[in-house]
Amino acid sequence: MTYQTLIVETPSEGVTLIRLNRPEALNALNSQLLDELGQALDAAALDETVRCLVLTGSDRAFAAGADIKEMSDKSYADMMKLDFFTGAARKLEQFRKPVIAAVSGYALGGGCELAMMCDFIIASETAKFGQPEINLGVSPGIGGTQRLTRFVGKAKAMDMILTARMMDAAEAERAGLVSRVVPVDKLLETVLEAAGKIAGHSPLAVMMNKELVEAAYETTLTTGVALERRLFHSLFAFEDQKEGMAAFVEKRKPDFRGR
Ligand code: DAK
Repeated sequence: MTYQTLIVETPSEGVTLIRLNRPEALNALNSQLLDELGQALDAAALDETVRCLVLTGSDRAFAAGADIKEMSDKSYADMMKLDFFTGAARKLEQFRKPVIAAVSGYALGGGCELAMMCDFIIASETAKFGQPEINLGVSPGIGGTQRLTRFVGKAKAMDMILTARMMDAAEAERAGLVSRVVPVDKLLETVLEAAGKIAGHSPLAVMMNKELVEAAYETTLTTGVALERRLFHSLFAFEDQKEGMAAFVEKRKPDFRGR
């Protein structure tokens, strides 16, 4: 499949790299890009050989938000009918395989929200995160007020959303928004190495681990721990558990088949 606003590659076995590619607009998310992103996510979901996704932009911008030029003249009714962000966002939120965001440069507005919908963010030293929608007379619209607050806490979320200030990579790491910060020329290498490790694990165990960490945001501690115990037990139904443990005992590399 070829896309106009994305570059989709397979840099290594099991890893799909989706690069947002509207450099002239700092990867602003317009309806075409979001439509194509939805199609790329559908294709990756159906393809059993894909075990981990990486979502990235350019060195200058992961994405500078939704396309303001496309949105500016829309009415309430237009926005309701078009609802142009929701389809791709739902697909990303419900994507069952792991997705890593590799963020360099600007991740603003919908760009920051898109990065936060991924399972974790690895950032370059030049990354800048922000929810500057207040400057445009609007609010974040695709989870920014909710996810940013859960990830960095109320004080920083209020500060960023109400003043529109950006958070640099070092602050984002201190605040827990990103898992690691690396030099810009090492970003892709680092992220692809992490994605390669994930792709080498049992895809069933990966899916369950992802589901369990996500549950921590949706349930009480008691319910989450009970769910973890039940899913842990259920992993013993898979061949991959036998293979993983046998490989450890036999001092060899496991060969996970996803069964
Ligand atoms: N939209 C459209 N074009 C953009 C853009 C954007 N968000 N951001 C940058 N560009 C374009 C610029 O207009 C410029 O184009 P030309 O003028 O060359 O044609 C080009 O990219 C380069 O940008 P600059 O010349 O401004 O570059 P600078 O280095 O000077 O500044 C900047 C970089 C990132 C600080 C600046 O471009 C900037 O402030 N950009 C806007 C950031 C922003 O406000 N982002 C939030 C957008 S609102 C929805 C849910 C959610 C949303 C929408 C709908 N629904 C549920 C339906 C989300 C809304 C948002 O994200």
